[in-house]
Amino acid sequence: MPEALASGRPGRWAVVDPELQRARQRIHTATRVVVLTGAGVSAESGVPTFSGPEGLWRNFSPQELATQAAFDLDPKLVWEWYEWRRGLVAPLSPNPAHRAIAAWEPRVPEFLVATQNVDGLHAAAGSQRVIELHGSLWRTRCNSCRQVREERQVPLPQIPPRCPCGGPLRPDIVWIGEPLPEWAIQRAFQAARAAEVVLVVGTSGVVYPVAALPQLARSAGAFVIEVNPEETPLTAAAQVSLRGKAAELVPLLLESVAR
Ligand code: BV8
Ligand code: ZN
Repeated sequence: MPEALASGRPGRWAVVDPELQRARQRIHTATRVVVLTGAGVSAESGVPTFSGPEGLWRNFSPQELATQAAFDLDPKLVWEWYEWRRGLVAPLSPNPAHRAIAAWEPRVPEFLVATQNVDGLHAAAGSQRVIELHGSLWRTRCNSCRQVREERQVPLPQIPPRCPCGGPLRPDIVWIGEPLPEWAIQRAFQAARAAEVVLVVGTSGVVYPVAALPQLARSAGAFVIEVNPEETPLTAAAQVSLRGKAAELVPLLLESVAR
């Protein structure tokens, strides 16, 4: 089990912490990298996480809002929840963790951000090679003609929005019980199997199949680094697990490669 590290002031980290140094050495030389992120990487941008005391799942039931059945039953209710989130996230900006990950990318030949987040903040920070494994708040999908469109207007003129073909538009988001896009999960798992370093930031590691990615990478020989204020089910797959917040620790971790 990696030695979990108490969070502390950045200055203390940089000087004495051997685990951080070990992770930084691996990062410095890596040419094949996957960064797996969850809601925690966006927490310091102001995006609510799912778990945690004031998390989304505390106040809203995923079964009532993030499933096709819920949408079929009451598309307006589901859209009201997504419109609330779109309105919340629209004015928010990437934080230093998103920006450090984006600054690292050009220096690494094989680089992929595999995110579970639907907030679009990795792309907003400048990340180019991003797979949104669970979709995006900023796209709609038509249940009739299957057309996927970018939709940034907040608030929408009407909810539920209608497709020009007349069909009902849904958020282009992977709901619970729905399969992830095959190309996306294949690409993410292929990158994980080939990676030298996998950096896992801000995910509770409870939702599959994405939660299987760190262990798969570890078994294939990757050096896995976790950044999270808490221990998670993914901690056991990490050679180094740093206890702290993404906006503080990720820039520190990437200091030598994200100028
Ligand atoms: C699938 C989009 C198969 C929605 C999301 C029974 C019935 C049905 C399915 C299942 C079942 N049992 C298991 C399953 C599979 C299911 C699953 O895993 N369920 C779980 C809940 C048990 N998975 C699925 O349904 C997936 N599909 O399996 O399909 C299939 C195949 C063929 C045909 C049909 C079906 C689809 C899952 C996708 C669900 N969609 N998101 C939306 O956003 O509206 S899930 C959503 O929650 C996220 O995307 C993410 O994946 C997941 C967990 O969220 P996290 O990102 O980890 O965030 P969380 O709040 O939990 O944690 C935050 C972390 O950050 C914490 O650890 C915290 O400590 C840390 N943190 C906090 N602050 C900071 C920080 N870290 C750093 N810095 C900080 N400042
Ligand atoms: Zn349509």
